[in-house]
Amino acid sequence: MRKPLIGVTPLWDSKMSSIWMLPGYMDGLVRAGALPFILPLTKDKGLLRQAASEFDGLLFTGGQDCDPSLYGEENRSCHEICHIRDEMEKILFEEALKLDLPVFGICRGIQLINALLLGSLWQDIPTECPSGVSHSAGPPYGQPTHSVKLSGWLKDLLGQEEISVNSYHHQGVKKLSPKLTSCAVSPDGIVEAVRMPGRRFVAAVQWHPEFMLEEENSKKLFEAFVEESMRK
Ligand SMILES: [Mn+2]
Repeated sequence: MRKPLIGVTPLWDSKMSSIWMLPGYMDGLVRAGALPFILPLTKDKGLLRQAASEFDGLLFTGGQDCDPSLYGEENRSCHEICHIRDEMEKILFEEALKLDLPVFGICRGIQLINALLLGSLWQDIPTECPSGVSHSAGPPYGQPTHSVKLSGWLKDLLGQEEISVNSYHHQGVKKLSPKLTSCAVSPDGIVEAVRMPGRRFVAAVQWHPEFMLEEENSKKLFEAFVEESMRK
């Protein structure tokens, strides 16, 4: 059977001036039955338009902070920003919406999607929204660090009210986009998973299933995305 082709947005290493990839993103997709490809880092509209039409789904990976200009704010406390990725992923996401292409976002992915759909972000959770919840745990990254309460689509998919997730992020959803529905909330009230109603599959999580591929919940997330990408 033909495997769905998934375009994966590249990670950027500014010290090495190089794109790179964590194997977990690719392996998670392969295990779920997809054939993933790393996209070039580019803001060439024609190229990205064609990519959106050739691929069966797009994975928006983790990475640098989103430029706050995406949600109309000044930079107060962001870490490194990768402007090319911001521009590239804005074009890709808009194309994906036009084509109703399945999109799955992880970490930066949920932040980017929320920002592009007129939500806003905490620029630095430890200083702007402090709590006892550890959102930026260090390695090993596959370890669960906090719980999330599930609702809607994700509660149905995973069949649980609450799950433990790993957490490796210093930004997060502040104002939820009016176009997104929350599917998971951390104990300090941060939205950690979203779904866009009325679309085949536009969903994103704040945690990192790519570091927990042996875990049933991570498998189900990749599988739900890949299964939807199989249906043309
Ligand atoms: Mn978290």
